[in-house]
Amino acid sequence: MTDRVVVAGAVYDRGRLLAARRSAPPELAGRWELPGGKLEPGERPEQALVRELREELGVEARPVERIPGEWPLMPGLVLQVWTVRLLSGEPRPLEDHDELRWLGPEEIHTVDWLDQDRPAVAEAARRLPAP
Ligand code: 523
Repeated sequence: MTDRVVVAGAVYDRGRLLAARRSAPPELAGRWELPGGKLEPGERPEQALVRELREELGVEARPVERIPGEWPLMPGLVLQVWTVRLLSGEPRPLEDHDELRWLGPEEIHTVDWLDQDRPAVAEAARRLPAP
């Protein structure tokens, strides 16, 4: 069986990376993630990411580049990550999150990232564009 894909975005704006604190489920609540979600049937990953960022944060965004790699979540679920440029809107925690934070290069490790997001966050931090 092929794994189901969860897409997440390393959203950049003015040299900072967006971190989102999960409000659910209880075992993940309070931990920080790169925002995103599961692909719906027939969706391509980039489409799913644009949809998820619109639903969860109320922004329009453009996937730029896939961060190489794929990280296992629970059995049957893998995480893929894209760098994302914010096109319009100021992110707000509309769904699934109770706090958002923009992190500069020195602040990336100041939040408690989900374990499974950490390798992608490290790659995202290396690619952080200049302000
Ligand atoms: N992760 C994860 N990291 C990460 C995301 C976006 C998701 O580890 N950056 C995990 C958390 C969940 C699973 O992937 O176990 C699905 O993510 P979720 O709940 O954000 O996906 P949705 O929004 O598509 O979920 P439904 O509410 O079930 O549709």
